Amino acid sequence: MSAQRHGDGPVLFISDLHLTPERPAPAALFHRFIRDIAPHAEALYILGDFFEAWVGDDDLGLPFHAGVAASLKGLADAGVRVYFMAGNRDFLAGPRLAAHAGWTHLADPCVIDLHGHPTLLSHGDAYCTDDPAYQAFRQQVRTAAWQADFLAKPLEERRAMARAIRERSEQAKAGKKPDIMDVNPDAILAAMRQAGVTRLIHGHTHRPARHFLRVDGVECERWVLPDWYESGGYLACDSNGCQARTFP
Ligand code: LP5
Ligand code: MN
Repeated sequence: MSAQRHGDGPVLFISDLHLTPERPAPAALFHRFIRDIAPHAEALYILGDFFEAWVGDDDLGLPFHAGVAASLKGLADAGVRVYFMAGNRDFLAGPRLAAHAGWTHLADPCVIDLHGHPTLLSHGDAYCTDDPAYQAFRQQVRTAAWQADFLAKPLEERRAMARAIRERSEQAKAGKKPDIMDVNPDAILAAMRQAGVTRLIHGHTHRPARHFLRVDGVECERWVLPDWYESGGYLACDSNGCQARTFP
């Protein structure tokens, strides 16, 4: 069990905002969420793909990125603990971004104590085991050697590479069956069994839902977080359990 333990106020979970200056709606929703909703929480967990594409912490030079980070820092300074887990879009988020955003970086996956319930958190892409092309790509870009080589390139070159890989990814996805881009049920079972939890919260698939499943005869739940393309959405958990909420 990791050090995170919650017992008092509501704990909020968000993911897949895909924030970029090119898409103003999710950014507006995010700033509204930080102003009106998040301050009432004990903690906020961001489970990946917070940014559309993060090519290195020098990307904080973009005023849009700096503004988003400052917004989170304000929340953290006001006493809401902020945690960040990387997704497949922002796995290069580093310590400088963490300092600017005031968040604690969590490993994927990790277990937290949520009002007495051990809860497994993940971005979710690692459970998409029916998509071997993606898993091979993921394995490559998560190595220290690949990341050091990539981060040594000039910012503009990294941005161009990210654009190119986004295009390749969209082309690849157009040829994939929708089912293989969802999580694999056996991967979910194995992860929950290994972690010894009765609840899993993840994002990535943009298929928001509450799924019920049995793990070794025990009733369990899996919450999938929504993206923020059309409206804002988050999971709010307290000692009575979790609730999916959308706004405005
Ligand atoms: O992101 P999403 O949800 O649309 O699709 C994902 C998978 N795609 C990805 C790629 C990201 O979108 C690109 C992120 C760029 C920002 C990171 C910046 C730093 C890295 C820069 C890299 C050069 O994650 C998609 C899944 C889908 O989720 C559902 O799970 O299917 O996977 C793919 O489409 C991947 C293709 O199947 C395989 C791509 C092969 C590319 C091989 C080139 C490797 C060389 C890299 C160096 C240029
Ligand atoms: Mn993702």
